[in-house]
Amino acid sequence: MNSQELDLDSLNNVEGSEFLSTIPIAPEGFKSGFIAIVGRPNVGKSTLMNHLIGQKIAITSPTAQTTRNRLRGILTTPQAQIIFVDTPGIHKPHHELGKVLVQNAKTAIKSVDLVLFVVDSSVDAGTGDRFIFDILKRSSTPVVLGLNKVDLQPSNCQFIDDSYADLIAETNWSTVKFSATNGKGTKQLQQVLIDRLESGPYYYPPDLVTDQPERFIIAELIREQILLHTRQEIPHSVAITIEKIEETPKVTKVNAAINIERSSQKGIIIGKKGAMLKTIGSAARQQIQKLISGKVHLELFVKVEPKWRQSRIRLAEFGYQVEE
Ligand SMILES: Nc1nc2c(ncn2[C@@H]2O[C@H](COP(=O)(O)OP(=O)(O)OP(=O)(O)O)[C@@H](O)[C@H]2O)c(=O)[nH]1
Ligand SMILES: [Mg+2]
Repeated sequence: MNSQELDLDSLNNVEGSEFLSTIPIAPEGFKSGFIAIVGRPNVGKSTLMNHLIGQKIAITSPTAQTTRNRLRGILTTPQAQIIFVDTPGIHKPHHELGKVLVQNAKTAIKSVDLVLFVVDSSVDAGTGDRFIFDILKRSSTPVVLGLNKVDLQPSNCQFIDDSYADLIAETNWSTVKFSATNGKGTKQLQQVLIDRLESGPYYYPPDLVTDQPERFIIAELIREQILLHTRQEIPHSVAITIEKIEETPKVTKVNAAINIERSSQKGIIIGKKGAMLKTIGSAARQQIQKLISGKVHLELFVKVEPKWRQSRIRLAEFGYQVEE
């Protein structure tokens, strides 16, 4: 849609469109579009999105399958506005939550203007990358291949680059190498992505970095600390629900439940004399304070929700986008 055609008055009546009046008219030649970031778990998709938009909105961790929901991160430059869609790592699903995650990634691929296929260039292309390549090849959405983690490439890495070149040999996809952690090559990546977009309007106000409510990011920041502190012990059986947020002039009070599947996991989360819960709470509080730029009082409690990952109803209640 051309930005000149936007009827702001009528759109302002639409529920949830309170931002529209602050959306500027795009100048001639301005580019915009939606780019899905897809790839195997743990290749650095969320780290890359945070780096490109310049703010931490997506949680990251060394544990695979950190991201659960599609999450939009918005990058606005004088030339363009890119809406990145960070997706859960694509892998062979083992339970209902896994299936929902893979289905959501496929939906994201179909509904964007461009796909950034991120791989880990410290290792050569494997079956997991091939699985995703096959999905992407079958879709009509254009693709850019991103070789991330170049800082971890061994000195003799030609065979790695060749394995990815072989993988996409029959396509016309371009390839960009970069590191999402030290930023090397990410400016070039940004330019390649902008070059691939078509002219378009601002979809969001230039200063907005995500369309997700603060409540969602707060829950994610708590989940991130659980992943970072408990690692393999509490694999992925945790979901956070924000029970209450109360803002007072001096402090924001957050009350959140940590939902786990088995009562045996309760002890791990709580720890000896509550030490683990305290560590998680204090680290999460610091992250939330950064997000909202203010003092936070965080209260956490643990709830047992048997088999929540197997239940589509519970998944929806916990805020997952459940798509058929
Ligand atoms: N050395 C190095 N580490 C990186 C780079 N990019 C990401 N990482 C690390 O790789 C791990 C996984 O990063 P994430 O951003 O959570 O990966 P992801 O692809 O979003 O993972 P899922 O959400 O599980 O699919 C984290 O420990 C990151 O710090 C990079 O360029 N170099
Ligand atoms: Mg992620």
